[in-house]
Amino acid sequence: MACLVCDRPIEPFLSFGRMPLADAFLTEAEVEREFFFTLAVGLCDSCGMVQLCERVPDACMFHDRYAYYSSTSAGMQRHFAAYADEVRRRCLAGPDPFVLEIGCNDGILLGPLASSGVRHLGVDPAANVLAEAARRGLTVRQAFFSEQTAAGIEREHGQADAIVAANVICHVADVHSVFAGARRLLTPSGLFVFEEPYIGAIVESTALDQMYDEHVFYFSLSSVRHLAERHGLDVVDVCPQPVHGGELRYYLARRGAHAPTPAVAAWLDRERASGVTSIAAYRQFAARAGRIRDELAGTLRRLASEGRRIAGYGATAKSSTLINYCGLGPADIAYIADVTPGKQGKLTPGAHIPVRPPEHFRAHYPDYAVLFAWNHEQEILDKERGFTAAGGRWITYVPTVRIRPGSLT
Ligand code: JHZ
Ligand code: ZN
Repeated sequence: MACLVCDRPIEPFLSFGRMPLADAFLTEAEVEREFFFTLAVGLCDSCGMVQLCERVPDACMFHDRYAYYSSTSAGMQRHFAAYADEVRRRCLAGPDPFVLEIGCNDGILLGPLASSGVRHLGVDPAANVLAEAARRGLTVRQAFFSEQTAAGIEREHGQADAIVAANVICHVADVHSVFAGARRLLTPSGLFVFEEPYIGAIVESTALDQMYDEHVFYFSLSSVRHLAERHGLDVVDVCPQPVHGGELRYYLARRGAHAPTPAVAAWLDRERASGVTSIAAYRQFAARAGRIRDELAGTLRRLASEGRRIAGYGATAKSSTLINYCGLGPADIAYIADVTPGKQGKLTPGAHIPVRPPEHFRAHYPDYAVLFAWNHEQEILDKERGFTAAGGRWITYVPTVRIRPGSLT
C-alpha cells in the first residue's frame, strides 16, 4: 500500500474487517447485492498522512442517491452561517468577488453568501443534494472537482477570491488533482479554506466511528502542510472548530501571498508534542477502539438479555462503522430514529437495522437509546427531553461507553 500523497509505504494500524458503505442505506430488495470492502486505516511515516488502506471508487459513494443532507441540524446551520461570515470578512472585500465551493451539498454554506448577492458556484457530484441547493437559488454544477473541472470553471467564471469546502477535501482520493485545481483557480491573494475532522481529536477521544469509506484521509496540520507545499501553497492560518467531534479549519494561499499567523507554528508544535505524527499513538488508539467495541457490544447484549428495549438515534455514517465493527443487528438495536426522509423506511448498511422517523421514537420510547449522532448531542438531548423524562437513558461511546442518567450498572 502506497501513500496517496507521497507514494511511500503506509503502515496499517487498525482493521475493521469487511464493511459496507457507510451511507448506503438500502431496501430489502437491495440486500442481496450489497457492496463490502475492507476498512483499514494506516499512517504514512514519511508525510504524516493518515489514510484508508483500501479505497472505494468515488462513483459508488457520491451519486444521485447520496444519503447525507448537511442542513438536517440546526446547530450546523448556525455553524455554517458563521463560516460564511468569516469568508465574507476575510476574502470577499474587493469588487465583485467570486467564491467557489467544493462539495456544496444542499447549500448550507453557500446559501448565506448567495443571499447577500455574492457571485458564487457550488460543485458537487451528488445530484439529489445538489438539486436542493439549486432549489435554494444557488448556482451549481454537478461534477467531481478536479484539475480538469477547475480549468472549465476558470474559463467560465475567472479565478476565485475564495475556494471553500467543509467535510469534503478528506473524501477525495485524488487529492493532488483537487489541490492543483484549487491552486490554479485562486486569485493571487485568494484563500483556499476547508475544515475537516481533525485526527488529533479523533485520537484523543477514540472516535473510531469517524473511520469509514468516505473518509479517505484523516488530516493533521502537519500532513496538510506537506500536501500544500507540494502544490506551491502555504498554510497561512488554522483554527479549531467544535463540530463533528473536533475539526481544524485550514486557510491556504499561494506561496508568499500572506504571512502565516502564529497559530500555524503553535499547532505544529502541539502536533509534534502530542505524537499524532508517529505510529505509537495510533497503535494505542487501535487498542482503545477494540476495548470500546467490546464494552459497548457487551453492555448492549447484557441489557437485551435482561429484556430491555434498545433503539438508536441518528442513522449517521459513523454508526455504520460502529454497529458493524461491534457485530450488532436488529436483535440488539430494534430501530434507529433519523429525520432524513431518504433514510427513513430503509435498512442501515451491513447490519440492516430499520430507520424510522423521530415520531416513531416518540411513540415507542425504548428503555435505552444509543446516541449515534453524538456530535449533535446538545441539540438532540434538548429536543428529546421527553425521553429521559419518561425514564429513558442515553448510551454514548465517545470517548468511553457511558449510560446517562446513571452509571454503567
Ligand atoms: P452527522 C456525514 O457523516 C457524512 P454523519 C459525511 N461523509 C461527513 O463527512 C459528515 O457528515 C460531515 C440525523 N439527525 O452530522 C441527521 C437527526 O435525526 O453526525 C443525520 O442523518 N436528528 C459527509 O452521517 C444524522 O443524524 C437531529 O436532531 O456521521 C447526523 O449525521 C440531528 C441533529 C441529526 O454526520
Ligand atoms: Zn505519505
